[in-house]
Amino acid sequence: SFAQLTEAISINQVGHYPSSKKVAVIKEGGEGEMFKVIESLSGEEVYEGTLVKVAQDQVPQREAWKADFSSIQQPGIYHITIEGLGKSYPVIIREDVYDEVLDAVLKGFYFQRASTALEPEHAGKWARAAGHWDDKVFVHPSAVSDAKSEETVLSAPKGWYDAGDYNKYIVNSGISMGTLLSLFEDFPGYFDQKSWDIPESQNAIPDILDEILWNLDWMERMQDPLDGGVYHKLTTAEFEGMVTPVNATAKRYVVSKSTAATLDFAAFMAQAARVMKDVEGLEDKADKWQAQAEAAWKWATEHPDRFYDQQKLNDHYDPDINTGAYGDGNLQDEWIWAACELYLNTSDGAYLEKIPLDDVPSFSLPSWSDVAWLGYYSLLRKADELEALQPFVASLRSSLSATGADWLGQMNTTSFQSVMGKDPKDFVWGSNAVAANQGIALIQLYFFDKDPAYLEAAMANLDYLLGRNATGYCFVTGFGAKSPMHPHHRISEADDVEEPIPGLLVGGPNPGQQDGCDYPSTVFDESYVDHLCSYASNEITINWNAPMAYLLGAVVAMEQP
Ligand code: 9MR
Repeated sequence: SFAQLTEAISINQVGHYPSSKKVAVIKEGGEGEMFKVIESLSGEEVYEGTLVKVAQDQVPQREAWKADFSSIQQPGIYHITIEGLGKSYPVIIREDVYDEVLDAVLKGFYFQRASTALEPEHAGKWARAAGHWDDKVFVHPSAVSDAKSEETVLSAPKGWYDAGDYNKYIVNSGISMGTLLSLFEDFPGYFDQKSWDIPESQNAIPDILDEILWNLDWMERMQDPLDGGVYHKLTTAEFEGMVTPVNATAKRYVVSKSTAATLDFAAFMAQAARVMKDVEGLEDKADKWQAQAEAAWKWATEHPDRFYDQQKLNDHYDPDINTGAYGDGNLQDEWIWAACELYLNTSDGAYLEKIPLDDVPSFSLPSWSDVAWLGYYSLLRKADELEALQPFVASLRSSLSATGADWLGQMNTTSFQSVMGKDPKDFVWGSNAVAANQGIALIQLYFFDKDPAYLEAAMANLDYLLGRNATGYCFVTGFGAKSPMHPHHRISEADDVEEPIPGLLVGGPNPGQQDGCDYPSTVFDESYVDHLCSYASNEITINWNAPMAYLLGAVVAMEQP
């Protein structure tokens, strides 16, 4: 039990590598006070240091101190103790300290699978019956006018549930796929071998690709084969109640084609084709995905302004659709992402027309509605093959470098000593994905710059996500001394198991508090509540788990000898 331990000393509750930077943050403390590090079992003191006041940041009423104990490199379990405050949660130092949480976060996608039973062999106590076969999905009237095919019913099984709800949305699935495909593309050697016990683990294909294929099998079906347009989402009309998949049986529809969905589809299909074209047994599929990507691009050029506007659709069609909208009024970034991926595969200059090659590209952190830099990361990844684009690639590098340099300066002035915290505006719905995506950006920067400070900053954001933050939570379910027990997640809520499905990153602090739940604080980085009610701070989604998987996966892969 952790009841005797103090939350005032916030730490990465999963732990640290022996050689990593190790910092705890104390919200109450006192100038000049000392901290001690003791070995957990023996109680023996192994280190004594001085608390250092952290420079004033965005929360004027908060005082924070840091305790740097990086010099402890001996693997073990420790506590930090401060007189008057007490003893921290366990501090773990170990060589393979992130392996288990990485496996769990990757397996989180398996737990989000639709159209399948989860067997105890793989799912343990979270085994469940199959639901959502999605083999008879209705073409919603908003899509009928668009559908070239005469079909009113189509089959689009499999895929991952988006989030705490059971719907499947192309836009959000798109960025999730791009992020996981990039993880494989950046660390093929590690992920070729990596396995985490899913039903396909015994086949010849790496688990990460098997998991991606589960979703891709669904996504392929979301394109109208006759014209290339892609349906925006597959959804019920209203959100289902808090029931298990097998009991969630409301009618499902594919809704309106959209330009955003079609361009995202073009992008990840092209990336999937590139990543898997040399995988034995997948060569033909890769050709097909490339053709699908090109057909999607063509549809988008012919229908550039099919913005998904749920309100407007509801004025015209029945039934009303009131599930996640993922509506986006600016598609320049979707064009860029699709253009980058398709250009990389074809060297066809026509795609370059959608990339603003003469501008200085400003950095913009990826999110479901802002995907330009997914494309730019891909260009940077393949920079050696892009002789014709050298000036542009150089400006991408300098833009990312400038952002990274700003972040390094800013992180030292934040209470929790991470890039996440530099700006209250980062605390959006799903802020934890902002932290993870900042980590990804820093890792991209580290690839070409090699300054270890960038990797250290990425890991500081990992520290933030795993417990060194203003809420005291380790934000991944099932990990850390204190982690979310009541995520807004139908599967976790409706099953008979007390613990939520493990390996899921919750949304995190969100001062918007759009759910109207009872939050403990209105301060931007404290606006989090571990309650089922809180879909705005405590839901889980695939587009938040994906960057968490990337950040952890990258850190672990780079740690391999
Ligand atoms: O993650 C989405 C966030 O950026 C939006 O502000 C919010 C409101 O539109 O919607 C979030 O996405 C939700 C989606 O619409 C439905 N499934 C659950 C998603 C996470 O809450």
